[in-house]
Amino acid sequence: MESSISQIKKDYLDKISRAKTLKELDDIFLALFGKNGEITLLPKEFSKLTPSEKQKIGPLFNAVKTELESAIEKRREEIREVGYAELTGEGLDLQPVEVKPRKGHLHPITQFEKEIIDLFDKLGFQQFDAPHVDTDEYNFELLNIPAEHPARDLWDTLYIDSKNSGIQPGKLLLRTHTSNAQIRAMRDIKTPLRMMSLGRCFRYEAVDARHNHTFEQFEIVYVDKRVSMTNLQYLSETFLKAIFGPEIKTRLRPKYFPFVEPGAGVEGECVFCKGKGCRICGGVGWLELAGAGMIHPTVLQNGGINPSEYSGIAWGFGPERLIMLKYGIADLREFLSGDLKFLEKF
Ligand code: FA5
Repeated sequence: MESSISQIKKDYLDKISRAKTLKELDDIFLALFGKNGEITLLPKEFSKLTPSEKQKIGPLFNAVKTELESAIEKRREEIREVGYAELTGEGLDLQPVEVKPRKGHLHPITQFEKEIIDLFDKLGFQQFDAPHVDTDEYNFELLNIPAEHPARDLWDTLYIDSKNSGIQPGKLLLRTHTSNAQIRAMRDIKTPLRMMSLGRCFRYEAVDARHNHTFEQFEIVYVDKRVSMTNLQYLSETFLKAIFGPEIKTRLRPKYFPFVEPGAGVEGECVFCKGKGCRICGGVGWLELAGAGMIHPTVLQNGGINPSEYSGIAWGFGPERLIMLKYGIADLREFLSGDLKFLEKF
């Protein structure tokens, strides 16, 4: 009996010291102290012992039992400490694990806008910012579109509650075009003026493949002595050829905007039907890319520029329409859809 108790002690102290997980320790505990565990079963043999043997074996059994219990408890603590150290980074295996990062990229509109900025930067046009939430004055009135003028119907405007803003009710709005930068730029930069202003615009639109309620525009304004429609034609062509290549077919059509005279629509041939007319171009064979024209003398005056000394040209381009044409995208609502299948094509 004495030797088997010593053997149990020797074997299990060895197993306990080699245990690496709490699960292994639980198994050892059960093997010793479970219903049929080796320590549990031992006292059943005591009845066969003589009284003097019992006197010797009893204390030995108790001592070994206690020693094994404490050895298990001690090892449990050690394993817990190692586990904690691993969790907190101490003793952590820092071998590099191959995790392939997902590559993101700039949104196609942002990529395209960077291209446009570079191009106009080289032509000497400086960047100019104008607010998205603006007043009726900058978005309309100073651009020769007085209140109640029928031309206001050209822009389906989203007005903003102006309570607490100190602005008259009905005079605060989400800008409908980047033309709200024109007067500010004239007043801030002075002549000669070459500026571009780029950013979001908002309209209460009936959305379709060519119209969204939230879209981008960029405004180009060039004011100097003797600037004419020839400059407008030349710059339009230079810009569109740089973006689409020398093959692009473009045209200028007379178009009315109250802040230019004469006014023009800059159009590119529809890439989907090659000018034949389809659903995307609305059956006309051309996509309108920009509104443009010679800046109206009243607008120059409102911007603090003498119209008898200076003249100017301005454009308002829609980058989404340009990208549609460049990459053959059939519906510009895709740009704001957040659909990765679409965005990952760029
Ligand atoms: C304007 O907004 C004028 N401010 C442009 C201008 C500037 C004229 C300077 C003269 C001088 P228009 O509403 O046509 O014009 O819009 C200009 C361009 O913005 C359009 O040709 C088109 O490319 C784009 N655009 C207009 N509305 C939307 C829309 N709802 N969704 C996407 N693009 C649009």
